[in-house]
Amino acid sequence: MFKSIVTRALSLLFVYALIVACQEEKKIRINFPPTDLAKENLIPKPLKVIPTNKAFGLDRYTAIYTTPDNDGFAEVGQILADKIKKKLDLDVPVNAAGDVPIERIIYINQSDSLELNSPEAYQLYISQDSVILNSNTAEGAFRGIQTLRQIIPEESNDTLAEQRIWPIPSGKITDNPNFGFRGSMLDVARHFFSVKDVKKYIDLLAYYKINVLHLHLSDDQGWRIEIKSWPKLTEIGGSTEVGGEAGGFFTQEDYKEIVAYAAKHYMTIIPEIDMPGHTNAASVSYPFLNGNGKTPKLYEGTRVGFSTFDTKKDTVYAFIDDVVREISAITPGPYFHIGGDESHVTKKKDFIYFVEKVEKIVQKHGKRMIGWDEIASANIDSTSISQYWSNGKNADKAIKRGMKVILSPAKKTYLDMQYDTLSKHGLHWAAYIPVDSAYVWTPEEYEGIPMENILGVEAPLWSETISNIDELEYLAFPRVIGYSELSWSIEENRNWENFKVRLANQAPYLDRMDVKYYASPLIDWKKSKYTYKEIKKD
Ligand code: TNX
Repeated sequence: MFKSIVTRALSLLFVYALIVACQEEKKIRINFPPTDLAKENLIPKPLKVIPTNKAFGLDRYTAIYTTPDNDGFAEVGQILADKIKKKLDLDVPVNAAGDVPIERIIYINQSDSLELNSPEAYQLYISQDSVILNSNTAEGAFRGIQTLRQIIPEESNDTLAEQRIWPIPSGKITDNPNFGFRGSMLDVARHFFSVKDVKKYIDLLAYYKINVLHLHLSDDQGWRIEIKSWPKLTEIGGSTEVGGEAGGFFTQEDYKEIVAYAAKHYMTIIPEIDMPGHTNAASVSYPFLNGNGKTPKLYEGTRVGFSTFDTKKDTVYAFIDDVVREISAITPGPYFHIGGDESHVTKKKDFIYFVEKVEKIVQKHGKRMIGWDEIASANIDSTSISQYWSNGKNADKAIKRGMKVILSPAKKTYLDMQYDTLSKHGLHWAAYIPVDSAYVWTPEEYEGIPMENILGVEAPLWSETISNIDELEYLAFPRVIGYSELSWSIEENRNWENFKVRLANQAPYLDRMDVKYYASPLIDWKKSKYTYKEIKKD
């Protein structure tokens, strides 16, 4: 304890000495044209921004230092350096010892200040000589560097000058999320998406401070995760997908790779095995599971609600125990999603019996159960979570049980809903969801669900109509960027007219990341120097 206080005091002293040295020598303190931090195109909008109208010059004499000996801070510093390198082709050293020429520093500091009252909270103090990022945890620091990434300009002061400097507007940002749970779901069951695709989605979501990725790992059309004790699930059940293509699945090693990648981005993976309905692929692999009385065959269509597990057999629960055990063992996050939606061919009483039994299995393996809103008709624990997608009555039942609710109303948050009648992909059974309609609603007051019951917001991307990453991006972007703001920023800070402008300015980033977003005509997209696809035919 004493040692760590001494180390911290020394490191702080070192940083202040550096700052003072920079100030005293007044090496290159360039007077940039006036800046306004409040006009930066930040998404999600931070809680508070106070501009001071000067600028920090990021250049090759800038260095990053972090609190030493604290879990994750140095790694966050390195991530920032890597991102700066990718964006500007500028090398910024991290915790460099010895004699490096430094004029300005970015210091990522662990702080116990009471103002930093949640793990994701952070403060950014940007002055001419230093950027100080304070946070209680490395997670907060990680959210903070996303803000910094967004305000580092793509262009330097003068691309021809020998010493290129990227001016960062000065001021103070205080930030903290409104909801601790900010998610998206990807359906890898209707169409399979590779580890590479999932990682790209994680990169993009993390930039907008989304911290949950829910993977829909099984459905009628495919089983997508290796279960070592039941190998036919993937051998047979993973062999196809909607439309009859080859399908695919994640080995447990693949899944672990995704989980580790998400963890590096301070993102929780929620695995979902949908049951007792949406289980045709499992029953084709192991017909004893089947409870609908028909001989199961591989299914490549898009109907829902025709399959069910046999809810009365002990062997079915032994199977589920194995599946939940194997997946839970490689899932560090606290949740296991059991699906539970649209079990149209399961008798109501059997459904209830099933959900109650499976809840116990999930708890036995150390996880908190999540299910689609239908699960609240069973007598389940207040610690289980209901994911609201369509039925207000089910939400009421969940609230009466004291459960938390994840808001995913189909007519507002379903990323697979078409933008309008001209959309190339997607469905429209719940609504057409143009970019403004996706953003203009109030999760804090949705259908009378009390704020204290709301865990957060999640935008699901079902994949009946999309089969590759370009199509995924077309439906997810730009709408998912709006959901990041709906779940991070408080209501007073949200405004469509203002968001629209900030969204338009995401084009250079999205283009640089080669995201095939839907260039909605509602947005006056900013042109960028990257391979901007001038004519987005959509
Ligand atoms: C409803 S939402 C479903 C999914 C479909 C989706 C298509 C929910 C819990 N179930 O099985 O993929 O609609 O929009």
